Amino acid sequence: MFKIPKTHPRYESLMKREKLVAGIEAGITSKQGLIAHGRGEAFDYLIGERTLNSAKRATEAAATLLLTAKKPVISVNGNVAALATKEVIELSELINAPLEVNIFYRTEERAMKIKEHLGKQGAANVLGDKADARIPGIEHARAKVDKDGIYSADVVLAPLEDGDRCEALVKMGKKVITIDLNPLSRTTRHATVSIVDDIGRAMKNLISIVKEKKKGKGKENLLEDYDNKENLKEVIKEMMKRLKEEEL
Ligand code: PTJ
Repeated sequence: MFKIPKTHPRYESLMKREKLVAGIEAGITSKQGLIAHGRGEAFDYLIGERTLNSAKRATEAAATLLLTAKKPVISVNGNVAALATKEVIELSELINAPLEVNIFYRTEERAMKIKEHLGKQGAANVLGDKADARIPGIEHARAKVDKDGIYSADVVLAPLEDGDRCEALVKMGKKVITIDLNPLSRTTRHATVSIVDDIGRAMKNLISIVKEKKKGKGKENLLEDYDNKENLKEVIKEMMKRLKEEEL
């Protein structure tokens, strides 16, 4: 990894890039993952690289959904595996959900490498190498899922998801939670709950809210009041407010 001094004003952002480059070198992240991250970075600038109130509300709703799910599954792609390994493993233990390696630019070799990477970091239950079922209506490789995992899950946490598959999962009757910095993407529009935030910040917040809720604290009925489309409108309002504040 390239050495970035901690005093650099953009240390955190540059370290995320280093993690992705290391992910490519380790064979777990796709090269296209860099482009996807660049788009995410641009949106992160627009929200001031911080968690918006609308994202906090979505995270509360996501935590309730995960804790009340009968069969939750966490989908992991090459970017998530590079940027939020520890966090996805911790959340999977907290909510007793398997991780499922599910990648768009699928090669069996990369799927295996992600599975091994998660295993080495301590993940006990990782699916995705079997991929013995398909999501109806999807022609690309992200349709390939595990019958005992995403295929039969009632709630899927799918960060940095593809819009068409998100839509297809919802059509199958599943509740989909996504984490995606782009409030205009097809994924954020179609998901049940869209957390518009950076994957690292969102996962940390989700873990801490899940922990609080497991202790019996936190707003229990938030899901009933939660409207994803209204929340996305709030994201855009918050973005615009910030841009106005930044006017030179
Ligand atoms: O590992 P694979 O083969 O499954 O490929 C993964 C990527 C992400 C390359 C693939 O799924 C892809 O091309 O995704 P998209 O369609 O570019 O969508 C990625 C979305 O994630 C975009 O809307 C980005 O704004 C958003 N995004 C990128 N980086 C982050 C992010 N959202 C949150 N945190 C990030 N760090």
